[in-house]
Parts: sequence; C-alpha cells; structure tokens
Amino acid sequence: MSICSSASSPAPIPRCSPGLFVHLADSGALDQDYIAQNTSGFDDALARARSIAGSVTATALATGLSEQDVATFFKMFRDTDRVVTLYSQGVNQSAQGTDKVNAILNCHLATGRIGKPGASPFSLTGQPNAMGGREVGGLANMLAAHMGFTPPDIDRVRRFWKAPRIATHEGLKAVQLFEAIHRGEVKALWVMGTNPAVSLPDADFVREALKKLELFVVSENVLSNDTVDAGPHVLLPALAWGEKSGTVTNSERRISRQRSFLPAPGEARPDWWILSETAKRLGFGDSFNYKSAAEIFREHAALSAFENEGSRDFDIGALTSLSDDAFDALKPVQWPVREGEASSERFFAKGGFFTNDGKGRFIAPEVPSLRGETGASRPLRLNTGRIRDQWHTMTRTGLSQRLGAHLPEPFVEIHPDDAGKYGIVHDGFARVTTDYGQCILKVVVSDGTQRGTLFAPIHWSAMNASHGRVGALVQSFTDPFSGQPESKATPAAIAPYEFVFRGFALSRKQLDLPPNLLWTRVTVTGGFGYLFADNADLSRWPAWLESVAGEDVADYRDFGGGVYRAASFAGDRIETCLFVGPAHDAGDWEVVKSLFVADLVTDDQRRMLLSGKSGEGAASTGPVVCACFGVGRGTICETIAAGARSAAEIGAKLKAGTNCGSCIPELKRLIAATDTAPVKQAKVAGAVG
Ligand SMILES: Nc1nc2c(c(=O)[nH]1)N[C@H]1C(S)=C(S)[C@@H](COP(=O)(O)OP(=O)(O)OC[C@H]3O[C@@H](n4cnc5c(=O)[nH]c(N)nc54)[C@H](O)[C@@H]3O)O[C@H]1N2
Ligand SMILES: Nc1nc2c(c(=O)[nH]1)N[C@H]1C(S)=C(S)[C@@H](COP(=O)(O)OP(=O)(O)OC[C@H]3O[C@@H](n4cnc5c(=O)[nH]c(N)nc54)[C@H](O)[C@@H]3O)O[C@H]1N2
Ligand SMILES: [Mo]
Repeated sequence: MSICSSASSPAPIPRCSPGLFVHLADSGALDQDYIAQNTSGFDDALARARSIAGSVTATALATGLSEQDVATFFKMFRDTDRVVTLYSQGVNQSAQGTDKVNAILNCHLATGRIGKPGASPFSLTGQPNAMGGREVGGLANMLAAHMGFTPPDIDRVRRFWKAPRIATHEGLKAVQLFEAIHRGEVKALWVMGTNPAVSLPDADFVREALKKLELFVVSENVLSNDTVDAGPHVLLPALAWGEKSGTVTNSERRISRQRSFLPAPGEARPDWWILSETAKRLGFGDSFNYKSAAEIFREHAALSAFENEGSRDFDIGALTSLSDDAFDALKPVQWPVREGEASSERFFAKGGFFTNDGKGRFIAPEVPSLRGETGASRPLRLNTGRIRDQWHTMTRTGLSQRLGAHLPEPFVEIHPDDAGKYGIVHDGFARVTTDYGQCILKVVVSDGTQRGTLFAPIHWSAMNASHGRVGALVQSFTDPFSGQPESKATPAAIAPYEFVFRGFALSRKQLDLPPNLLWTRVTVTGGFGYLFADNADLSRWPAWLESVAGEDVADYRDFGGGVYRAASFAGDRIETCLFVGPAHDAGDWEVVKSLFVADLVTDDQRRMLLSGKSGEGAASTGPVVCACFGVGRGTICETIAAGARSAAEIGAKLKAGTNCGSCIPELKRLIAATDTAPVKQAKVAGAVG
C-alpha cells in the first residue's frame, strides 16, 4: 500500500506517496515470476515511483510521517505475505484518485499478492449495492454487464437489445453533468435514488442548475429533500427498501435476493415499473413489457453471458433460465456463475486479467499534488466524510431519535493547536468559509483531526439545519478518469462565531422558527427537537410562541438575565416547550427531552421545568454514545470513574458496545481520556469515518 496521509505543521500538504513500491523493488520483495507472466508496464511505473519517492526519507517528507514510522510500515508490508489493503473514499475522492488506487495496485501486482486467500487489494464500495449498480451499467462511462464504450461492446449490446440508437460514447459524469445543465446544454434530467443538491460538491451551484432545467423529474421515497425542494416538474413516488423486490451485490461479488416485507404504500411503485411505464408512453412498449423483477433479472443474466465465452468477468449466464419461483428462492451466489461451470471464488491469482492481452497493468502515477491552493485567506484544508450515526443525506437515519441523540448538530472538528491559533473554542460555534460557500457549525476540538485540516460531516441539509450544508463548501475539481471530486481537501478558513443566546424547542409537530436563527432539527421521542443559537433580542420569543402554541402558555421571564423559558401542555403532557438563555444557562436539553416523553408531568415537575432545575428523577445521562442500548456518556464516564478500564468491562456493566459494537472506539477514547485528563474534556470527537 502506498502511504496516503496529511503532513503535520506548519504547512500541511496531504500527499500520497508511491514510496512503498520502490522499497519493495529495492529490498528483494518482488514476485518476479508473477510480474513477468501476468503484468505489463512494470519498468515505467517503477521509474516514475522512484522519481517521486525514491527513499524512506523522501516518503517521510512527502507524507509528513516520521522516517521511523515509514520504515516500520514498509518492513511490515514487505515481510507479510498475507496483506489486504482496504481503501475507500479517502483514496478515491480526490482529483488524483485513480493514481492513488493505482499506487496501491502496483504494490499488490509487484508482490503477486492478489486474488489469494488473505492477500489482495480490496476497494470498499460504500453503497450497499454499489456493485450491483456497476453490473447494470449504472455509471456514465459504462454499458450494462461490465461492457464499455468500445466499438465491439457497443455493437454487442446494440444487437442484444435491438437498440439501433444506442448511446455510442460515454455520458457526462455527475459533476460535469451539472456544469452542463448550468450552462443550459442539458435540458432534461431524471434524478432517481440520489440527492445531488446535498451530496455533490459546490451544492449551491447544483441547486441553481436544477432550477434551469426544462424538464426535471425526481423519483423519491420522501416528499421533501433539498433536491425535491428545488422544484421538479414531476415527482414520482418510488418504493423504498423493504417495500421492493430484486437483487443486490456486495463487495465480494455475491448477489443476494432482496425480498419485500412491507406492502407498497399509496401509489408508490418500483423504480423499474416507473421506467417501463414511461418507456411505453414514449412508444417503446414492446421492449419494456416487463411483468416482474424476475423477468428483468433473466434478461440481465442473458446479456452478461451474451457472446461472453470467458472474455468478460461478469457472467451469470447460469441464472438465465431461473423460474419465478427459483428467483424468489435464490440463495446468495457469487459470480461468475457461467453456464456449465462451477463458480470461481477468486480472480487473478494466476493472472487472467480482463484486458486485451490478459495482463494486469502497472500504471505510472503523476506527481502527487492537491487541487485548490491554500494561502493567507484559506489556510486550512476541509476534509469531509461520515459519522457513525447518519447515512448520507439523512432522509432515513434523520428520522431516528436514537441515532440523533449522539451527535445531534452539524459540526466541524479542529485540532487543539489550530483552535488556539484561530480563537476557536470547543462547544462554541465557528464559521467555515471556502471559495464556494459558508457554514456555521458547532465546534469539536479534537486531536483526532490533523493540524492544518478541518473535518466536517456531509449529512446535514437545508431540511434539518439552517447553516449546515457542508456540500456547499466543497470544491468540484475532479479526477480526469474516475470523475471523483477532490472532496477531502477544499482550501478553507475558520473563524469563531459568537451567539448571545442558545436554546432549544421541543414540540409534537414541526415548527417554523423565527428568521435569522441558527437551528438544527432533531428527531426526538414523541416529536421534534430544535437546537438553536440566536443574537436577536429575547423579546421576539413570547409572540412567536403564542403563534405556534396558542395563549395557554406557562412561562418564566428574566429578560435582564437573558433567560426565557416557556411550555404549553395538552392534558398531562408537554405540547411545546422553549428554552432560551445565555450559553452557560440555556437549560438541559437531555433532561427536558426526558420530561417531554413523559405521559404525566406533575405540577411540581412543571415548576421545576420552568425554574430551570432538573425534574426529580430525571438526572441527565448526557448525549447517547451507545445508540443500541441508549447509554449516555455521563453513565459511561461514571462507570469508568468507578474503575472500568476496557470496553468489555463497560459492556459487562452497562451493555454499551455489546450489540453492533460501533461505539467501542468511542468507549476506548473515553477510557484513554480519563487516564490522561478530567473526563469532561474527553468530549468525543470520534465516530468519524
Ligand atoms: N455510518 C455511515 N456509514 C457509511 C455511509 C454513511 O453515510 N454513514 N456511507 C457508505 C458509503 S456510500 C461510503 S462510499 C463509505 C465511505 O467510507 P469511508 O471512505 O471510510 O468514509 P469517509 O467518511 O468518506 O472517510 C474517508 C476517510 O479518509 C480519510 N482521508 C481523507 N483524505 C485522505 C487521503 O488523502 N488519504 C487517505 N489515506 N485518507 C484520507 C478521512 O480523514 C476519512 O477518515 O461509507 C459507507 N458507510
Ligand atoms: N463532500 C462530500 N460529498 C460526498 C461524499 C463525501 O465524502 N464528501 N461522499 C459521496 C458518496 S461516496 C456518496 S455514495 C454520496 C451519497 O449521496 P446521495 O446518494 O445523494 O445521498 P442519499 O442520502 O443516499 O440519497 C438517496 C436518495 O434516494 C432516496 N431513495 C432511497 N431509496 C430509494 C429507492 O429505492 N428509489 C428511489 N427512487 N429513491 C430512493 C432517498 O430518500 C434519498 O433522497 O455522497 C457523496 N458526496
Ligand atoms: Mo459512497
């Protein structure tokens, strides 16, 4: 594997170095037979690698790692036959993503560590059905069944589908497609199963482009998201996971049936049905007369085997004549499943690459450099990615109160040294600015983020946060081959953003908050929560509350002290409540959330609520760390203080971390933090990536 990393201070330049390849060549670790028999391009690739990173020292300099760490890593890789290199978007999402992937593949080809048990490069495709999408040709640069835009492939698919007007060249990849829409060159767009107004770089530009379309169609599961809110001419109701039937393929090429277990709601239909009906209306009824997912699968299988004879990897010809019942009962199956042959578990251990000459190609990478210049006004690099608790644009995970309990607000993570330098404080707010846009985000100070970089999660959108559309900050330079954007390294600036007031509201229904407010909407048990920060005078709140909750509101006003608290009740339950105060006294969100859930709030509790003191028996356990069992950070820290010293011990006492296990890294960090610092400062940054 090549070393891909960010350099440390003073001027961090994340780089990717092909130094390992050179080291393998110089230390006798090459598999000469494998290289000679099964590959091409070795000499050029090695010469280029040598010119970029010819030594441990050069690699250390380029990556910002210590020479000792680089040397140790090189030795470990060299001495271990069974190496799997797993990589995902840190490598792919880059204007040099294909070079980074090739730098990894070069090391595996050079050592023959490919397609063998325990030894292989392994690209982690992120979407649950990313592989399935490729099999059916779901990218702009491919035809179906892993065929490309070469004349023989085009001709073959044309004949199979009897489609004389088949596309004869690659389409535009996502970023370039929206640039073409913005220029008015593409006039019609059908968006299906993606939310580009949030997830593409320069997301405000994308939202603007959508407004220019002459025909804009969206197939969706939700009535509202940032893309739908850009105003499609047609909004089609699509079935969602659990409602539809078909197949998905995972990263080890295993096709599994996905069976529906919920009835179709309302007028919602499967995506394939919507497409077929549209084709019929356009006059292509004969070719799109599908009755079922099974029928489409049989055709898909037939195309994969059509004139294949071992020339293409994707071949599921043996499934071409599955009956409907056999399709329903299909067990997970790994491709290829060629007609009359046993399925083969591994590719490439003995060569046999699907290139013209059957050889795997070493590719010489370009000199590593990031796109977009940092400088005095944009001194940092903004890295973006995921957190454990949310999925992409939150159209589903955003509905879960459990998942929203851990990290409820959009945030930016910054290294303590940089925080000091730019006057940023933990738990405060900061404005992050790039050449493309601005966000105002909650601050997490953490040494989990490198000096010189910021990290912000991609999940929040205009649906659930006023200033958290991180996609709007991201630059749109792309890799020339894959089209992946440089979304982990946008030049950025950060500055503290002060708010006089903080607060929150809880309500049984969705609220329209007053204007000019920083807010995040969070799903909570029993309704909706809003966390906010404000600089406007407190006097605006009573009238606003009356407009949403009516006149029957109990409140506590100390405008001089900067405090306003109010609640309305329906029967014995809280209907709506509002807490506003200075940052140190804005009310305890966790405690009030627990009262909001209660079916009976006693008179005493009501008084306590508005006086700002915890209701009896409602001590806060802090934000939820273990989402499976709802265990709060406070409870975990108490258990650590009482002596628990491993995630297993915490699990034994509290169950935290014993189900899905994804909070175990955070449990370990909390333990480590108590060993070195007071628990309170162990505010957890983690859960990132
Ligand atoms: N909870 C949750 N899980 C998900 C998803 C989700 O939305 N939520 N999405 C799924 C999908 S579709 C995908 S594609 C995967 C993505 O999975 P990952 O690629 O693991 O996720 P990212 O959060 O994008 O993180 C990329 C990591 O790369 C690091 N990085 C940034 N720049 C570089 C670099 O130059 N070199 C190296 N080596 N590393 C770098 C970042 O700091 C970050 O830790 O996750 C899947 N799983
Ligand atoms: N800055 C930055 N940007 C990124 C990334 C990053 O790391 N940094 N990661 C990128 C990556 S790897 C990914 S995969 C993308 C993800 O980005 P998107 O794919 O845009 O995000 P999702 O939220 O998964 O969008 C899926 C949409 O489809 C709808 N939907 C769900 N199921 C169905 C269905 O069965 N049929 C139909 N018609 N609709 C359905 C959902 O309601 C939702 O609106 O984000 C990318 N953007
Ligand atoms: Mo992804």
